[in-house]
Amino acid sequence: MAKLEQKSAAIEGLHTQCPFCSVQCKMTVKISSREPGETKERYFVEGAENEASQGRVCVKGLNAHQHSFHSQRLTSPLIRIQGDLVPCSWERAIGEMERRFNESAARLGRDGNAVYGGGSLTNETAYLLGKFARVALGTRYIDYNGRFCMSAAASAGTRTFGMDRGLTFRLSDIPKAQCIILAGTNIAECQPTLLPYFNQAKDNGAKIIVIDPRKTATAAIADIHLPVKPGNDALLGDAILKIMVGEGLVDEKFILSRTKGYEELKDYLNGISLDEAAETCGVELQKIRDAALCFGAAETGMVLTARGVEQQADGHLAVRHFLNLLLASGKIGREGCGYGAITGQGNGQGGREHGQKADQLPGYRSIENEEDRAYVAKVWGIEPGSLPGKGVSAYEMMELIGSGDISSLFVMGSNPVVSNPNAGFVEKALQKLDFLVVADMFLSETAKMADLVLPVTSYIENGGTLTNLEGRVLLREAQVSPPGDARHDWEILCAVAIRMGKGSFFQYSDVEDIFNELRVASRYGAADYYGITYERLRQEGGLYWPCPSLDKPGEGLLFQDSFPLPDGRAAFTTETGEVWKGESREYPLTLTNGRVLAHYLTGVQTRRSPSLLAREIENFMEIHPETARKYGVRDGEWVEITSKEGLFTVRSRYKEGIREDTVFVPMHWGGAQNLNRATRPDLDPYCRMPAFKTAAVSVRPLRS
Ligand SMILES: Nc1nc2c(c(=O)[nH]1)N[C@H]1C(S)=C(S)[C@@H](COP(=O)(O)OP(=O)(O)OC[C@H]3O[C@@H](n4cnc5c(=O)[nH]c(N)nc54)[C@H](O)[C@@H]3O)O[C@H]1N2
Ligand SMILES: Nc1nc2c(c(=O)[nH]1)N[C@H]1C(S)=C(S)[C@@H](COP(=O)(O)OP(=O)(O)OC[C@H]3O[C@@H](n4cnc5c(=O)[nH]c(N)nc54)[C@H](O)[C@@H]3O)O[C@H]1N2
Ligand code: SF4
Ligand SMILES: [Mo]
Repeated sequence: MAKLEQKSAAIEGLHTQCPFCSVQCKMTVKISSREPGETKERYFVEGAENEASQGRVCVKGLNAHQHSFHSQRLTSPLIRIQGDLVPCSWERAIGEMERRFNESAARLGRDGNAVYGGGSLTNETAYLLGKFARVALGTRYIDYNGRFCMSAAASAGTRTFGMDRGLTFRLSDIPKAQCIILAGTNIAECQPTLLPYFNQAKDNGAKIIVIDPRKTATAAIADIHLPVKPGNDALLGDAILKIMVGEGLVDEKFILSRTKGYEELKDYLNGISLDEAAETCGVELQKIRDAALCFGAAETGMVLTARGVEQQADGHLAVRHFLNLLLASGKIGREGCGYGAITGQGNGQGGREHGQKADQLPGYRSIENEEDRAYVAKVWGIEPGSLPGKGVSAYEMMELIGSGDISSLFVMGSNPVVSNPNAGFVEKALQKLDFLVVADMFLSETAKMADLVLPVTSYIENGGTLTNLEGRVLLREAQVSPPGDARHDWEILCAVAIRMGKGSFFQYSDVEDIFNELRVASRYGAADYYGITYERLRQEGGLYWPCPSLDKPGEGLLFQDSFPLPDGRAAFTTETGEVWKGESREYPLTLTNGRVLAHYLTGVQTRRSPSLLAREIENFMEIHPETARKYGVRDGEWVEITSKEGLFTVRSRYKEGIREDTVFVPMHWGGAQNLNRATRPDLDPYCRMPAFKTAAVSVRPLRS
């Protein structure tokens, strides 16, 4: 096991960055002196000064080292022999990958192989994974867990503004906003170290509007809470805007000079009845009016969305309807204003810029654009014609695996059998694979199904850059050597590529070498990292992209003069998608879901942290006491939740602050407690985001 003493500066501590959410708090892991008779090290963590979290860390960051130093870390490759996973050498593991990938390609063509990445991977690994799929395997099929996370907001930003960067402003601008709409985001539990920015805004007189079917810890700081019925955000946004327009609380000058499509938007709003909208959204009209007057009248303001709005069958459009109201009130491109899609994973931002997405090449380039293909092909030293075309989204890859069109899958940095919608189907599909290889630190639920498991390094061991939710690129330096035979993700990719005869395209001496290639590959693209170097990151701390120049800082506040679209104007929309009505006699409740403070995603890491596990040891369902009485559910008892896709089992927990037509379940558990057994695989037509946040379910107590 990696020990802190490996670093001579043990006393001074390990300077690192939290492996979890998108704030990327900087921290120092320290060791306390051992008491007499103590055999184990005791670690403690201190926040380190940085511009994003300003030295704060949350409970997950404080305990992240516990999983990294955990005894269940994988320390050698594991290969399946006669049903069991047994240790093997790297030589054998790499050879097995070469053989199996070639077999799949021989049988099904090169698209018989697929790659599935993740937003926890560093920029360097994410970049290399995209290159590995297209150059070493030559497959079109690569996608990643960010499809479930950022795709709706990313596509909405791209269509509306011409660019997708999580925040269009700096975190330090938040206290300058006079009204902030937080829609479907639970910052208090999901990005806790950012909460002080909002409290500061409040101290400066700002009003906060929270839109969430539950009264969350975030709603606790709200001046107005709109408890929307899940899946109805677009219409709620329309109702707010209609009232703003009616009251003259729009910015005609901004609309005229910076946007397009406003006349159509006004016609569209004319067709909306406020009473009906309030009824459909399940929110009192007076509260909607209060929110509209508050946001419309404020001199400055922001709209922030996260997965509550975005993980919907109409996620892309729901975001755009909120952007309508932001643009109509001219609240973007100046201080105290802007849009924020609150990015989720540690490198959720960088991970969506450099090519692990089905339709993307590095620098946010398009794999379908001839110029983009030619540029990246030149950087990679290949013929543009040899670059595969666009693949399909993450869940659609699962469908192709289910139908036998893909027979080998390489997973790096995800636990798809837990995190995909309709998880029962996904489990069956993965069982059909000829070859499943998973690179992970632990035997996750997906790794347990694999034919080959590759042990990888953790955040303290693996260096590289990550881009936080603001678009700020940060360097995380490796601090200790890997446990046992664990290897860096990027080393594994290079070793397999070399074995597959593509070594000349994968010659890197270290991770900085990969970054230098990424800089060139991203140059002139929307996400231009060319001006960012390790040297600068060491000296200057983080740097925002776009950063095209070696001697200038990147851009913090975007869209000050124009939008990066051909005509320079941001686009309103009047398109509409699914409005969730959902419930039926058989399935009378809406199941929505999300996160709790102590756990992270599918919980593979946080459940191996005793301090975090102790806070929540099993999965649960929040249910309104009235609803619970109606269905005969007692507080704290086990219940079965069933949808037409499947069922799972959790403990009930009464919660006054949740809508009576809705139940809420966290996403951090697999197996029988995995709520994704009951989520539906309906995909947003614009971005292929699954409709995670709405499923029609029934609830029944489990009593002997
Ligand atoms: N503690 C913790 N922090 C995390 C993570 C974690 O797993 N644990 N994960 C990270 C990642 S990858 C991500 S993507 C982010 C996610 O961050 P968030 O999106 O903030 O997290 P969620 O809990 O999924 O959803 C936010 C809120 O949406 C509400 N909601 C549900 N349905 C609807 C709806 O139809 N409309 C509206 N308006 N709201 C709705 C839920 O009640 C919930 O409070 O968090 C990051 N931070
Ligand atoms: N119902 C429902 N489902 C959801 C969501 C929801 O809100 N509701 N949210 C969705 C969202 S936003 C997300 S982001 C996904 C996330 O879902 P997953 O992609 O499954 O995310 P994790 O649980 O973080 O899985 C990451 C795995 O990679 C490993 N890992 C961590 N770091 C590294 C690394 O550097 N290298 C390698 N090789 N492995 C590493 C971890 O040990 C873990 O096993 O879930 C989605 N699924
Ligand atoms: S989980 Fe997020 S907020 Fe908490 S310490 Fe880690 S990066 Fe910071
Ligand atoms: Mo996410």
